[in-house]
Amino acid sequence: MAGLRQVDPEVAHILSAENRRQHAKVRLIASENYVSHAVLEATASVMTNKYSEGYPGRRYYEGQQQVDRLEALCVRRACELFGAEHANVQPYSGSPANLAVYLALAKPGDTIMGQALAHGGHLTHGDPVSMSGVLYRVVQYGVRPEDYRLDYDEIERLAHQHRPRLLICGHSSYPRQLDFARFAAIGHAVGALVVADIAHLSGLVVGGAHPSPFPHVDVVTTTTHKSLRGPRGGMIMCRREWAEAIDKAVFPGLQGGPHNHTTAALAVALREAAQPAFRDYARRIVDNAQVLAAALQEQGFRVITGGTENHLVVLDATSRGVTGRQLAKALDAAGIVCNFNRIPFDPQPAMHPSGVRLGTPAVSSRGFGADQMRQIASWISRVARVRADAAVPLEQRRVAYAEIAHEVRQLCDRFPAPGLTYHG
Ligand code: DSN
Repeated sequence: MAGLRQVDPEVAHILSAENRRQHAKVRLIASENYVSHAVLEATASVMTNKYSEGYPGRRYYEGQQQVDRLEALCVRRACELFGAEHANVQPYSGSPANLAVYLALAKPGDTIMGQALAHGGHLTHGDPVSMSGVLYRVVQYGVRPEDYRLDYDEIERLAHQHRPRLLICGHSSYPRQLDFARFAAIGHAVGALVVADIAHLSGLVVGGAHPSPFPHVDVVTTTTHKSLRGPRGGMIMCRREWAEAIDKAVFPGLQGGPHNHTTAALAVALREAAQPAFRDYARRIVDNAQVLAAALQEQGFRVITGGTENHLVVLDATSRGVTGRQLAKALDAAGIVCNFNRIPFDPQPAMHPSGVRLGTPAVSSRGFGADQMRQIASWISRVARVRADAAVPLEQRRVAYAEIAHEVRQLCDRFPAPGLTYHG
């Protein structure tokens, strides 16, 4: 960053500090990762200088010789990797991708059906505070109170009762595999188009560690920066028959010019995800999450659904006498970064929920395995014990967290993370 340091030392300093933070902390935010140096290079490329509204061969600006090649290459790689007939790689992220699908395939006032945010779904699957909940008539499904798993019979009953135009499956916080074939059968039986939002799962899907939504569903959306380990962005993949409507909805329906530097980085990430090593990575993500869940259970935490089949572990922090927010903030002070999260049927509000959500894509990228997962569970338990004990004075708490942060740092120094320029 020699040039940046000279031009803008203030921003250079912030970026260096973030680089050190990403090195020195155990990052368990389920939607984050470490991209490769190659992906970072493409993100920081001259493609950021170019406008290219439209699609390859059909642009509203000249000078598209390289951009057209790049976008066509990225689309081809996406179709090959996911087994899709058509891909649109222009969405700025997952939320615009979902909104573009709704714009393409439903009219305002139509019924859409998705998993409730409070039960692990996503805002854009029809939550009242999202545009998806404002423009459409929404039916939400959730998990069963007895085991916190999706109840496909109930989803089927709701689909028959409400006959939605779109049935959306996918989640931000559900630690079990999705049965895409069952969702497709339910939706198609009532004339719905079935949309799978695999933002959290796309890396697992292409790595063979989670069943694929293809060929079952009609449309697939994903972000590109979670388990897929690409730049921040979004994609829509679909059957050929929906391609024109989807493309029109992305541009000109919802967006202007695509972010071509992101397209470049996504093309690189898709190539990386097609390598045999990515399958090992995807498997390790799930293995690590399962070891982490089991170890936390041994430490007395209630783990939602009793375990995991993907990259997510959802904990009820109140089972150890703290709220999710208290635990997440204490963990951050101890060098372990996650987010507080509502658990299904949570009596607490979203800003002070009962749970925390943990995920293993980032730690798996830096090569952590089972031993490190057990060590992390033990640190999380120590932090919860200190935070839950009202008799521990604030200063003593701070010292305990700092001690753990030091141990975390020593572990991180042994596992350089991809893409970072600082490794301790
Ligand atoms: N914010 C993302 C996540 O953390 O799951 C979803 O949009």
